[in-house]
Amino acid sequence: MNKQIRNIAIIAHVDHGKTTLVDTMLRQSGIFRANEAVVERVMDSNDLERERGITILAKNTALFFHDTKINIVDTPGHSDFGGEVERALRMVDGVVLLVDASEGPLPQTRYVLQKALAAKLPPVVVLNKIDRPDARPEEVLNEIYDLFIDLDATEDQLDFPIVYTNARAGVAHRKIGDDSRDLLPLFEAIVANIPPPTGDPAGVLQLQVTNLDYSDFLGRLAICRVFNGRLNRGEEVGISKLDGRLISTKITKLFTFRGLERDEAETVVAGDIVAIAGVEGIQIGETLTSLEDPAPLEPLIIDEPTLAMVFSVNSSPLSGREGNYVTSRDLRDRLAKELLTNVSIRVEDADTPESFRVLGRGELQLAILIETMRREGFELMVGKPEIVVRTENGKKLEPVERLVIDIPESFIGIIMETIGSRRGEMLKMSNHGSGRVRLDFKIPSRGLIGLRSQLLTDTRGTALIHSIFEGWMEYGGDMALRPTGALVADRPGVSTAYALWGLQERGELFIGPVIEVYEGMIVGENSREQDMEVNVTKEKKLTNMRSSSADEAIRLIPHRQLSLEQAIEFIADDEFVEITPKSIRLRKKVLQYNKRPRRWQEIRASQEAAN
Ligand SMILES: Nc1nc2c(ncn2[C@@H]2O[C@H](COP(=O)(O)OP(=O)(O)OP(=O)(O)O)[C@@H](O)[C@H]2O)c(=O)[nH]1
Ligand SMILES: [Mg+2]
Repeated sequence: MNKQIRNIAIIAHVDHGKTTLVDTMLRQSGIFRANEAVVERVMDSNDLERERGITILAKNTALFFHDTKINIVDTPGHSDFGGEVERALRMVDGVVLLVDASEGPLPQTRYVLQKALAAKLPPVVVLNKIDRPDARPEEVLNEIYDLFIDLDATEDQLDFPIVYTNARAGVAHRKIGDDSRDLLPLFEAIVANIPPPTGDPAGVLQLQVTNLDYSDFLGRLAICRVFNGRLNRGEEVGISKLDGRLISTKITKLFTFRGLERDEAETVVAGDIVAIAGVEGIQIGETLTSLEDPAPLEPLIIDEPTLAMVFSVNSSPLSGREGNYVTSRDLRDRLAKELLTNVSIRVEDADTPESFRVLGRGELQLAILIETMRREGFELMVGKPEIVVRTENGKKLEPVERLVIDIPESFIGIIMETIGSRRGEMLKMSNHGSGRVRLDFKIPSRGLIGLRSQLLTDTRGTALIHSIFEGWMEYGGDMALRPTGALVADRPGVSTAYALWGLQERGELFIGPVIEVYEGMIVGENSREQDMEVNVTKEKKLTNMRSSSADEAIRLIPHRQLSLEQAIEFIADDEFVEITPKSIRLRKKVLQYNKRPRRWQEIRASQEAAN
């Protein structure tokens, strides 16, 4: 039973190829039967991950290389899911830092490397996608050295091994162009450079829960790193709870990882990563330890959330028609359940019993939660995302991000203007000679809300935008809000092509014909800065002759169907997004026109008119 073990996390910026690399590693280690059809990016197993092509949750797998078991944690690269990376790093003894050989290090590369260096985890550096025609591995390697130095890496840490890969084809090279045909150089680099786990199999039992998973057959699974001692099936052990209590539990089911499977185990020993089923109420960060001689481990410390959104019960006139879970109790229970597995989210009570303030790392993270909930049958409304501010030594602070934008040179002017209006400050401009430039900014997180869609419009979809939380700075005062008003339905009814046709010159419509609307529902974006009340239910006056043929002749400009994220980015302070399993609607917070407070734009417009 004296198996050799290596525990690694694969970390990188989004889309640099982590999950693809895990695929080919699993294939080549003989995890899959010959000819077994395996989907691409097999670790991206949940629906939203597959649909979006991104990893959202960190996941464990394991494979054997000769006699060595390699436990691998595949982590998400998108910055909003940084909490997943932070806890993955607790499980491992080293990291594979993957960098796209063409894109080079990007903000999330910096973030994950910083975390890995702080945890003193030795890296194996992998330059991936060397098959890309625009790959520039030598330059990128220099950028990686610069990044290490910038992050105050020690001499030791700078002495990292380098492997060049084409993850898709499953080939790794020690030197570019050598005749390797498989991932052997990568496996060897991992085994040679990542230290085996420390920990004493004869010591006091210490397992820490670093993740929770769910299986239809087994129920809740706690994923744990065994730091010390050995644990046997059937054993009675203590759980040191986060609040300091020690409660006893019996271990009925114990598993180790192998590929996509879990193998039942009789005994697990220090160094391994394991799953435990059947322990009620166990939470992330808790320690399983000896009952007689408890030795709890430090809880996980995760970066604080930077963005908040109010989630509330759907109070629209159309509420309850499409969802099964619509009450504040449903909402409260669901959010409480989310807290158990989602370490980087917090939930606070908001100012009414019908609403909750949900705090997270970014718009995408919260949008994924909302999307998951609507698929489960929830209806809810959410308000405009706001930045979390904090006060330190009497000073109001707000989060700042590092923003990297990659664009064709011709767009530099417009980008500088947009970012400037959001208080961004340029740190660096680099030109790779390919006609594209990379601009590095520091920008208050507030300035990022809604930025992505604007930049994509500004640059006709060509901008690559990456951002990452960097720290806190003194609060900079108000920032310009959405410059346009909304087209707001002035009465309930069903939209008609005739009415929409008359309105489409006023701005951009969000709905098409034959859509049920209510008073206060937003049906489009006004091209002016005020809100405008509109009647979208107007029917064409019928003459004696049937005029349906005339109606058919109406040609509507296709309306803009907002996705959940676009809707969240669009709304202003006095608006909500209403979400049901079937619909995404936008509305004013106050539905009735005569009760609705005026928006700042209208106030300003009327002041200007008076002068
Ligand atoms: N040309 C080329 N494409 C690759 C290579 N490795 C991965 N890709 C492609 O890059 C894209 C992203 O790959 P993923 O494996 O999902 O990237 P990831 O790092 O797991 O992404 P996140 O988990 O969302 O951060 C996919 O379309 C892959 O097919 C490679 O070596 N060469
Ligand atoms: Mg992935």
